[in-house]
Amino acid sequence: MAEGPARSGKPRGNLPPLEFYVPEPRYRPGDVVDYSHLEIPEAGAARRPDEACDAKETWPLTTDLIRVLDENDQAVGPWDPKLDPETLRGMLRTMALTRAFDDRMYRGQRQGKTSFYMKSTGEEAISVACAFALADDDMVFPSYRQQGILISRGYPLVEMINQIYSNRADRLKGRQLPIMYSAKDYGFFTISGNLATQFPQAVGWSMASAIKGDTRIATSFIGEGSSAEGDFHAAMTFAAVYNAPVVLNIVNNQWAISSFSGFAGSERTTFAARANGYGIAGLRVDGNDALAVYAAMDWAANRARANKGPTLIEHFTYRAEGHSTSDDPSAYRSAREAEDWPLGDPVMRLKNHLIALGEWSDEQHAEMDKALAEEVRAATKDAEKNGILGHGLHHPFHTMFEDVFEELPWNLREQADQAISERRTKFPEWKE
Ligand SMILES: Cc1ncc(C[n+]2csc(CCOP(=O)(O)OP(=O)(O)O)c2C)c(N)n1
Ligand SMILES: [Mg+2]
Repeated sequence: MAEGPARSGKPRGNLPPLEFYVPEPRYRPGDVVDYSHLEIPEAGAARRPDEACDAKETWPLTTDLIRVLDENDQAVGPWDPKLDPETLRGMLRTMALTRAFDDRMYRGQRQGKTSFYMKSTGEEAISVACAFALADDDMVFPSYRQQGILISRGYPLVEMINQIYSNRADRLKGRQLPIMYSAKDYGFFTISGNLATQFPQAVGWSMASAIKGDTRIATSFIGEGSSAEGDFHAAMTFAAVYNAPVVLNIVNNQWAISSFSGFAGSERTTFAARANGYGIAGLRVDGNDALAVYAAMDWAANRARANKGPTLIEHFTYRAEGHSTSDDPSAYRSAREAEDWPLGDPVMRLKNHLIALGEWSDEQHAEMDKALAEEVRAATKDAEKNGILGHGLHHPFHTMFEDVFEELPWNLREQADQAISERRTKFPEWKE
């Protein structure tokens, strides 16, 4: 007998069959929702370690939940960023503008003005409060649900709409999916449909910033579903190894299209707890509490600026509406989930806080909402002058072949000629 590998000789015995486990969400359409399993600590209860602390001092916070706004709409505890009323009103206004913009663009898609849109309803505190906590020239590597950052930085709404309509004024010449903005002059990196790619890019950018001795830091946002991608872990390794000046955010809105967070590992531990395994700082925050989000980003940004290293922040929130205009969440989740979400609505919570401070009123809020709707309407009308989907007012067809090579190679020139002539035959009424 030929000599084989050593055999353990361990008896197989009378073992039970192995069972394959597949996570299942708690509620399906029509189910009554019970959130009593969620641990929601009191506002103000979480400790706030020094920004320069050893990473492990933050680890208890990765399974906790930093909350500032309490049930009486007061800001409490060591994480209260103590913002002045003017700044609070600015944040409220920007969050409400983001919501008004989303609502109008959603309707625009239903009216056929664009092929696609994605709202960030219920998640406005995360993008807006983070933008307020950062410097305007810190570099953001967003996912597709941080339009609130562009809006916070004053990017013109009309430019956003031109891109959404893929019209002739679209700065991206119709080459990106609607909502996948790119705004270098606003420190807003090109949004990619290839999930999670922005995470290693942000870490790399921040490493370069450190190599150059610059003072700007980078931040990136990823959905909890996307955090299951390998890119997430590559980014975490590089960030830890090179002590990169970066703030890495996981927006845990419970859903990745129709897959619940369990498929990205939420049944085992929190997303913030991934920081522990890499030895970096981690925070877990009530993502519907604008003050808590601000405080966490401020803490992590200061830490990165002081060369104390990267931070992973989990923003615990809920995707209140569909994934995109192509989605119908009533097919896979209970409608009660959004209604009963125990952390409330971020816009309402900040509004109620300002009212409790005596710095705002229901009347002022209603007036502001009216003005914001009008601002969005006016921007929409302006953008429509440059064209909407399917009305021919897009970039000239041949531009599709440009901007890759300095000089168009012969094979692409041939393809362009063929495409354009076929198009003329098919659509003789179209000029270009
Ligand atoms: C690499 C890759 N895989 C899959 C998809 C398809 N896809 C687009 S969005 C999405 C869900 C992402 O969910 P999550 O990361 O939780 O972000 P959210 O939409 O909740 O903000 C999926 C699977 C993709 N665009 N890229
Ligand atoms: Mg998600």
